[in-house]
Amino acid sequence: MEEVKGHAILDAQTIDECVIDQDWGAYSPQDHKTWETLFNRQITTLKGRVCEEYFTGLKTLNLVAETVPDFEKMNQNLRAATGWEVVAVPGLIASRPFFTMLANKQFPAGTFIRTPEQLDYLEEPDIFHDVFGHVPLLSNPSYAAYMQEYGRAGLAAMDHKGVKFLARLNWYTIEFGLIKDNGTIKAYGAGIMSSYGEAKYVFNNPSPNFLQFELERVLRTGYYIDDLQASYFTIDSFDALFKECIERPFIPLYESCRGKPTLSPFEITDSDKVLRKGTGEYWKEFPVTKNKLK
Ligand code: HBI
Ligand code: FE
Repeated sequence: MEEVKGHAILDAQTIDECVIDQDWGAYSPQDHKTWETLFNRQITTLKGRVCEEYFTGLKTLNLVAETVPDFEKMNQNLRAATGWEVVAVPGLIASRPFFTMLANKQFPAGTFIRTPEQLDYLEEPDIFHDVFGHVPLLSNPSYAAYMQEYGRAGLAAMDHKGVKFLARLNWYTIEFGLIKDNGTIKAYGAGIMSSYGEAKYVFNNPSPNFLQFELERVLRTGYYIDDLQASYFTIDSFDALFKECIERPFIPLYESCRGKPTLSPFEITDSDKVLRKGTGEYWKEFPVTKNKLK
C-alpha cells in the first residue's frame, strides 16, 4: 500500500501528525451523491454474500445511503458497542502511527471521497473504502479484538522486520478475508465490501481458489495490490482467527518465513486445505508481469 502518493502521509512518526478534522460540513452535494450511489449499489451486490455481523454493524452504527457519515455521530454508537472510535486522517499513514492507533482501538479513516469518474476503482483508500468497508465490523467484539491484536503485532513486527509478513495477514484477512457461515462461504474483508468489481468476482467468477486460512501459509503468500485475488483465505470464525494469531508467537514465525520462498497466490500447495479449487480463468488472460508481488 506504500506506493500511492495522493493524500498519503507516509513519513509521519506520531499520531498527532496524522489526525485532522473531518470537517463534515465541507462535503459537497456531489460528495453525498457519490456516497449514496456507492452505498446503494454495494448493499445490493453484498446481499446474502457477506457475514451477518457486517449488516448488524451497519445498523448499529446507523450507516445510511443518504449522507457521508459524520464521524462524531458514528463514534457515539461505535464506542458504545466495542470502545473503538474512527479518527479522521488524510489517507494512508505511516506504519508506526497506523499500528499504534489500532492498538489503541482507534481506526484511521480517510476523509476524502472519490470523484464520480473513480466510482469503480481508485488506487488509494477513500472514506467509502475505510468506513463502508472496514468500520461496520469494528462494532463486533470478536472482530474488534482481532483488529486490536493486529495493531499490537504490527508494532512488534516493526522491531523484527516483520511488517512485510504482517501486511500479507492484513491483505488476506482484514482486506480480502472470507468466513464460513453455516456451510457456505461469505465475505468479511473490507476490500470486497467496498469494491463492486471484487465483490462480483468473488461471488460469481469460478476463477479464484478458496483456501482454508492457515497463519504461516498466509504470512508466506504474496499478493498484487492492484488486481483481483487469485486465492482467498477462509476462516472458521473471528474467534478462531484471533485464537490462531494469539497462540502462535509471531517473531519466530517471521524468522521461519524469512528462510523460505514466498508462496504464489496462484499455486495450491500440498498442505493447503482446498475449500474450492478455482478455474484460474481470470488470470489466463492477464499477464501478471505488470504487477509486483508483495
Ligand atoms: N494507513 N490510513 C491507513 N489505512 C490503512 O489501512 C493503512 C495505513 N497505513 C499502512 C497500512 N494500512 C498497511 O501498510 C499496513 O496494514 C501493513
Ligand atoms: Fe483497507
